[in-house]
Amino acid sequence: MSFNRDAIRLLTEIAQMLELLGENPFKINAHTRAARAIKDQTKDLSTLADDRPSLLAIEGIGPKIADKLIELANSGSISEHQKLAAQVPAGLMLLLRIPGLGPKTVRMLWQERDITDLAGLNAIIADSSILELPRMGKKAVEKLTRAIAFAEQDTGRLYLGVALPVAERIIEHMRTIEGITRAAYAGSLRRGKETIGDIDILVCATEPQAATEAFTTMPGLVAVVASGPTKSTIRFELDVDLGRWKFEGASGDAEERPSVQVDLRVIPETSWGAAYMYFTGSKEHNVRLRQLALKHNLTLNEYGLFPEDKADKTPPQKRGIAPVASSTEEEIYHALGLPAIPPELREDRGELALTETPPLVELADIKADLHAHTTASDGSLELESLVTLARDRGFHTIAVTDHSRSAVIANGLNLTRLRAQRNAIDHLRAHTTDITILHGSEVDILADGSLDYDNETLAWLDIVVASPHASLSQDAPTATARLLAAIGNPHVNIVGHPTGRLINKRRGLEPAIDDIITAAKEHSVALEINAHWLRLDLRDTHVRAAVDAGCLIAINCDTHRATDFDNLRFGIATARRGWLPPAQCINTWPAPKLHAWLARKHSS
Ligand code: DGT
Ligand code: CA
Ligand code: CA
Ligand code: ZN
Repeated sequence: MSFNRDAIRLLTEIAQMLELLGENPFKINAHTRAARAIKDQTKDLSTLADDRPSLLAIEGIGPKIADKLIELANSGSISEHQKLAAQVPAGLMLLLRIPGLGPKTVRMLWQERDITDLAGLNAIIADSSILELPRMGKKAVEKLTRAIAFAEQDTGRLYLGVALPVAERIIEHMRTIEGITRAAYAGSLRRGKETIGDIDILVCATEPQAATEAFTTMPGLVAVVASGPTKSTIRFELDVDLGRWKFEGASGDAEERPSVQVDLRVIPETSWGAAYMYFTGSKEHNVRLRQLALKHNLTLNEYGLFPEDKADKTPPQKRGIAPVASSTEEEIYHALGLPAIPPELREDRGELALTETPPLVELADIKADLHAHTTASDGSLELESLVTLARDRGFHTIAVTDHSRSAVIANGLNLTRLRAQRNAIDHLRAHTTDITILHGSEVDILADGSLDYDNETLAWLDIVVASPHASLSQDAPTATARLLAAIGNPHVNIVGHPTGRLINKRRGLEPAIDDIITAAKEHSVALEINAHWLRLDLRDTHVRAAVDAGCLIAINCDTHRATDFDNLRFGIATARRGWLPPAQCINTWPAPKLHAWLARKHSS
C-alpha cells in the first residue's frame, strides 16, 4: 500500500514544516493526527479518492485533509507540501532525523543562529556557542553530540560480508548464460571496501541483448530499475536476516523484500581491461590515472588508453583510433609506466608512486587462527569441532581463546573453569599430531586498562588476546590510556578488535591510533584485524598506519560458529587495503617462528 505510506510521509512532513515555520498548533496537529489515523488503516486509501464521504468517516481525517488525500491520489503530489518545501531549507528536515532533535529545537537553531544543516550545527557545537541558546545546557549538548554521532553511523551502505555473496551468486548465474564470455564484479566491492553502495557487474557477451534479458529476469530479482542495451540496473534480494536493515524497493515501497541495487554493464571484449579498470574505480584513482595519461600525451577512458588529440573533441574510440592499450588492466598500467596495482590499493593513497606491485597478504598465506571461542564460553563449537575445522582449513595452529571471567553475558571462564579447559585441551593434544592447539584467553581489557586475569594466570596461558568489550563510549584520552596499559602488560600477544566498533552500529573507542601502534611495536604486540564483516577492526586506514610503522598485525576470525572461518577473506580484504605484506602478518608465519614469538611472553 504505497499510497498510504506516501500519504503518511507527506502529511508528517507537512506537520514538521509547519512547525519549523512556527505555524498554528491546531493546523500542525491536524496533519499529525491524520498521519496517525492512516497508519491504522488496513485498506488502500487511494481506492476512496472518489468517495469523499468514506474518507471523512475515518476518525482523524477532516475535510481539508480529505482534499489533500484526493489530490495525492489524482496527481501524485500535494501542492501544499511543495509550497512549504520551497520555504524550508532541506537540511532542516535532515536535522529532524537526529534522535532527540524535534521541530521546536530545530526551529530555534534556525531562528537564533541561522543553522540550516548538520555542518552548521556541528560548528556551533565545536565552538561551544550552542551553550548560549535556550535549553542548551552542557548535559543537553553532550546528549545531542552523542545522537549526532549515532545518526552518522548508519551510512545506508551494505556490509561487505553481505554484498559479496550476492555478487558471487549473480556472477555464477550470468556465467551460465549462453554467449557470456566474461563476468566479474567491479566497484567498491572489488576494492574490498568495508561497506558497499551498490554492486557493479561487468560482462562481455556475444549477444548483449541476451545478457541484459538474463540479468533483468534472473532468480532473486526484486525490481528492474532501468534496462538498456549496455547498461541496466536491478534491485536484487538479500537473503540474509538483517533485522533493521531495510531497503526501499524501486517503487519506494518499504513492504518489498530487502534488496540491494545492482548495475550491469555489457562491455565490448576488446576494451575489457579499460572498462574493468574504469568501473573498479575508485573515482579518485581514475582521476589520477587520467592526469597521468595526459602527462604521457595519452587519454584514458573506459574504452582504452589512446593517443591524445587535443584538436578533436570526439572521443577517440568513435573516430576509429586504435588504442595504445585496452584489453587488460596490466597492459594499461604498464603503458602508463606503472606496475599492476591491486584493486584494494586503488584509493588515491599513494599507489601511483609505486614502482613495483607490493607484496600483499593473500588468503592462502594464512596458516593459523589465534582467536576462537568454544562452548566453554559463548561459542557454539565443541573444542574438538573447532580443531577439526581449523585442520580442514590447512592451519598449523589454532588458539582456543574463550572469554575471561568479567564477560558474564558471554559466559566468561573463572579460574577453575579455565584450568578445567586446560585439562580438556591436554587430553585432546595427546592424540593430535597434525595441528598445534594453543590454550589462550580473550581477556577483557577492563575500563581502566587492567586485565581480567592476574599476571600469573596470563603467563601460564600459551597466548593472550586482550580485547575491549565494555565501556566503549569512553573519551579518546581514556581509551588511549586503557589500550596502552593493556599493550604494556608483559603477557599480552595480541590486542583483539582494538576499537570495538561495529560498522553502521557502534562507533567504538577512538584512541590515538598512532600512539597505540608505536606502543604495540615497542612491546611486540600484534594488533588484530577482526575478520567479522561487522567489525573489520582494525579498519583499513589503521592497518596502513600500522604497516608503515612496522607494527605486527594478526588476522583472526574470532570464530563463534562453523561458518565464521569463511569471514577470513573480509579480514584479508581489509589487510590488503592497508597494504599489509604477508611477512608482517603473524598468521602467515611458519609454526616454529609463530610459537617462539608467542612463547617469549609465557612460562609454559
Ligand atoms: P559505492 O558503490 O558507493 O560503494 O562505490 P563505487 O566505487 O562502487 O562507485 P560506483 O558504483 O558509483 O561506480 C563504480 C565505479 O565507476 C567507480 O568506482 C568509478 C567509476 N565511476 C563512476 N562514476 C564515475 C565518475 O563520474 N568519474 C570517474 N572517474 N569514475 C566514475
Ligand atoms: Ca558500486
Ligand atoms: Ca554503481
Ligand atoms: Zn572473541
